[in-house]
Amino acid sequence: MTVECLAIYFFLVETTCRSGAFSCANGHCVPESWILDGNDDCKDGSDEAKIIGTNCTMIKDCCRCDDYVPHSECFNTSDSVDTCQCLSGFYSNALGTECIRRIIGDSCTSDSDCSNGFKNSHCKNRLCKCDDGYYNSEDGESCTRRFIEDSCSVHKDCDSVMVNSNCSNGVCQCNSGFYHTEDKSECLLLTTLLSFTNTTNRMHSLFEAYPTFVCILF
Ligand SMILES: [Ca+2]
Repeated sequence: MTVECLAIYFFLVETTCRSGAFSCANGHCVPESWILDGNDDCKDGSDEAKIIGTNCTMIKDCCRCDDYVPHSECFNTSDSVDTCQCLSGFYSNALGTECIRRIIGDSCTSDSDCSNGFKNSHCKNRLCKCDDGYYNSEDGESCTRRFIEDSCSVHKDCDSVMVNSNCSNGVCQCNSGFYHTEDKSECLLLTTLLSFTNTTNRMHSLFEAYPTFVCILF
């Protein structure tokens, strides 16, 4: 093929297909009725490439939505048309070519939009937030549970995950008369706490934490 012929060839394949025809990514033209019919007519997959929002058929074995866009699925939408949609917990990018996992601060319409993307979260004022008792991780992609001595702002930051606790001076503390377990995950009465600490090592830890009470008791 001469240089002139090559130029004409590339001009032809890059020309937009006539009305009623689909322009394949490789420059070929196929009838629009062949789009998403389950056959790779373009030979590059572009006439079968599904993006978020394109029609799909739930019973069709080939060409599943997630073959093209990970974390997507064929859903029966409200207008009775099956379309590729991102799974709950994910949202589509502007091009519809990617489903992105929601993180803290992303938009949402239901609690599952957030909680299916990351645990211990919910949708409030159309934004994903951590549940009470949990705080944003440094990367903003997960919610971390509070423990005794973790920072807090209000009582529910602490008592929603640890009964008999409160927020005092900016940190979670046990209520008066209650003492935290060794892992600082619970606040218990001293008698209850002692029933869980019957080994030498745990008694030693308890003594370090509450020497006065242990001495009084024994
Ligand atoms: Ca096709």
